[in-house]
Amino acid sequence: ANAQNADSIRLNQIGFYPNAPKKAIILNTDRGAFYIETGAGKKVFTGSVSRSVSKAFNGKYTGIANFSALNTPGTYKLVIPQKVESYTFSISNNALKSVADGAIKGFYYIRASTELKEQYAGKWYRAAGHPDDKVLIHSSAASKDRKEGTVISSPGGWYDAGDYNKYIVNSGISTATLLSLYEDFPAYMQTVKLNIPESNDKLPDVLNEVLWNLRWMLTMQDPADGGVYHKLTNAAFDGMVMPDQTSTPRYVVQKGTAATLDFAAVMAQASRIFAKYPQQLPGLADSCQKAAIHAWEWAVKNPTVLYNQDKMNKTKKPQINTGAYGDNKVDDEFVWAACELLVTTKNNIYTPYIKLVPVEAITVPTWSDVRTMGYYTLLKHEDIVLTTSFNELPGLEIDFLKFADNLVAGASDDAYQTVIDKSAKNFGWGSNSVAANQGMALILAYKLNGDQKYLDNALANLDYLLGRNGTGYCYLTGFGDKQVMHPHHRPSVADGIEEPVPGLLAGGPNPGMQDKIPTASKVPDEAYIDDDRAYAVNEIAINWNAPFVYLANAIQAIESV
Ligand code: 9MR
Repeated sequence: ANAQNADSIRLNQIGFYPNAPKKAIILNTDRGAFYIETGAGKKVFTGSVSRSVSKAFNGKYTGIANFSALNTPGTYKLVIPQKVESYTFSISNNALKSVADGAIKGFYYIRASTELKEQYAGKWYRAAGHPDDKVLIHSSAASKDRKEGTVISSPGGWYDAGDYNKYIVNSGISTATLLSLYEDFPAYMQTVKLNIPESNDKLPDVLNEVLWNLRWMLTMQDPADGGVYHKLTNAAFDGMVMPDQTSTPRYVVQKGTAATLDFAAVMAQASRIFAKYPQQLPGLADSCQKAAIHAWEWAVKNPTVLYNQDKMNKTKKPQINTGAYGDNKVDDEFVWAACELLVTTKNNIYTPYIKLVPVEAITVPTWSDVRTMGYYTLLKHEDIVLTTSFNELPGLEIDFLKFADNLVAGASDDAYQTVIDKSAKNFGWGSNSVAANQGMALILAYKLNGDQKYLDNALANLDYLLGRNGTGYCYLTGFGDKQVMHPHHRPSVADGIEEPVPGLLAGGPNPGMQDKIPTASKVPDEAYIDDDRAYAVNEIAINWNAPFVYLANAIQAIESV
């Protein structure tokens, strides 16, 4: 079969777990037999293609090939007689282990302020850039020793995305998501080794990776008053060059309520997790808790300091024209921070800030909408929450499960059999993170009551990201048969190496065309192009990688046993 043919069978291009659902979506055929064959051409399974109940966004029905009943480990392809053969895939207990590990390792590759040694980075080794040890305070309410123009040191952290800046709001949800992965699957995550510089210490590698960013985040707090700067950035985006080729001044910009509350939430969560490692990390848990409380106190005193870049640029020099991450609603950040602080400190002063919303207002988290992150934490620390003054846990659990039911309702009618493909509204900037975050919400629902439909739909969204989708791309760089080769990611563009830096999730289909680069199609789930100029569909970002990491590792932890 040629590649074009194989592209008409849309399936997870990596692999399937023996006892989990296995589906492929067939374009151009919705009836007739299909076979699963070994590499040697031996038929091991026969099934029949059935037509999807609903049409895809492109107006066509699809064919569904369900081979869930095949559970013998091996390497196979799917064959439609006389027509087409799929890419090769595996059935194995470790089906997605490489993807799960690789996506965490992606964070290592985007570390700021450090060289990447060949020993860890392979052919993507590179020199250090952006030391960030002399950063200017650009603009902010001054505290006693922090006037504008003061120089501070704020090294480390991950680059946010294809650009080289570091933004607290987006670091917040990303770091918390990785911390949650450890918190929710500690036994499995202790086994995950990533060949990073810290791999020989006694901490799980996912926490080693988190620490690279957490230590940077700590430097973004004004020690005098507890407020946290919104971002650390150049005035304008760097060119498409390697990190060590940049030299423009770096600034920390404006303490703000959203950044300060996101910081408080992450530090509170980090505190209870790192408290389990007093030998390896003496004092860290205490420092994180103090930082969280100090930040919270600043936010309570400054509840409406919103980041408005356009307004700031009217009075402050230099103008700052990098990512804004402006969020004009911070009620959700208050809920999230209060939930984390309540669970970590058990101090009831936070309870009044924990507001519940009707089921229809519960949302899948994004960088600007983090209320549900707080709910996750309450729901998984029932034992602690029951000892506090927060007494609405039973109602929250019922509502959260209804929200999860609404997410999965109708997914099996859908042309791609996934939650993400149910609604065109899911296809905005960073749509792949919507798929991943939906998956994360469903994993938590599954952990709450064990209902298989949540787990199966979480896995289906992961299948989506790995190829069972409207474009046929496997969206994690370095993996799959139809690979993303040209992400909007400066090192991947500038390093002279053909293959992009691996383990990074492309933003995904988005018909918005904010970058003015025409996508291959305008259909919601097909509006994508593998072009490094197309930052609205093909950038990479920490808040997209993090839920992918969560979902892939959670699935590997659950399905491999
Ligand atoms: O992910 C962000 C998306 O939700 C916004 O619509 C978009 C425009 O404001 O910005 C995205 O975030 C970008 C950030 O501003 C700068 N670094 C790259 C991020 C991903 O494109």
